[in-house]
Amino acid sequence: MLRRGLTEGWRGRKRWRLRELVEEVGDRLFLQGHDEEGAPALTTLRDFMRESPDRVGEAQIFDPAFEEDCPELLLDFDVPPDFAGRNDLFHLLGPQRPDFRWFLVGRAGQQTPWHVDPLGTSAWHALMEGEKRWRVLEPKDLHAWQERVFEAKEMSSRRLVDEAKQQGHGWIEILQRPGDVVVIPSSYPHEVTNLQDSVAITQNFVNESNLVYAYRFLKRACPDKAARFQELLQQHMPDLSTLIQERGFRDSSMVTAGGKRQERENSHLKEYT
Ligand SMILES: O=C(O)CCC(=O)C(=O)O
Ligand SMILES: [Fe+2]
Repeated sequence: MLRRGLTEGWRGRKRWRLRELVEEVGDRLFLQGHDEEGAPALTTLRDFMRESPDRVGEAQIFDPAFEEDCPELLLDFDVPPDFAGRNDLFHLLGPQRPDFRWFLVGRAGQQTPWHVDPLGTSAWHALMEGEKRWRVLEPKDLHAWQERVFEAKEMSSRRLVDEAKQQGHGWIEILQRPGDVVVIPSSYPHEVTNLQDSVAITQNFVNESNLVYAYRFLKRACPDKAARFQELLQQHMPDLSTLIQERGFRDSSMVTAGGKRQERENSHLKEYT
């Protein structure tokens, strides 16, 4: 789950030093969670970094649309080949693709609650500066656990961990340093602590191994997108489209609360719109 060497040569390895980023893009706006009414809360990077870490609140900068204000940041990283093309199937959706990449800045001590990433996606996460401690639960019976996550819809962090512990899942700890990429497989519960102020880029993906699972989530959360995705898969990768046709249609009656509501409890984490 920890990969080294994938970020060598990225421009961001040099440019994404917080001090320099504040000089360059400190006055641009970034998403920092939501306010009490659920509306997006925006901050400048300069303001976010100016507060002392213990006063900045719970929410990190966690921005799925950073390229609107900061298109130049897109030049600073490359999607590692292991997570591109056939290993990033939602790219077929083009502009209709649910949110999939986030620019993150966290202050020392900020922490995510335990959570599972949305829509059955997996994630890669590249740290550019700082240090993070990851805790990752390893489901004992992955299939049963995935069904549980799918059915739960609203699963509080506490329940998530309690349940997993009761089932005897173990967890591992990963210390992530600059340049390291952490990969979290679909449905694995995890929590992350910033041991230092840190800056990172993360992207969520669907490949052959979580295709059926993610498709079921997409079908429940955004049936139109799921139908379009299936069409596109049929056109471009018919072999994979067969997988969905054979196994992805169960639970079609469960088209209810969308991903957004499902994630509300952890509204400073990843959400799909
Ligand atoms: O690094 C973080 O604070 C959160 C990482 C994570 O779990 C996520 O992006 O979903
Ligand atoms: Fe996550």
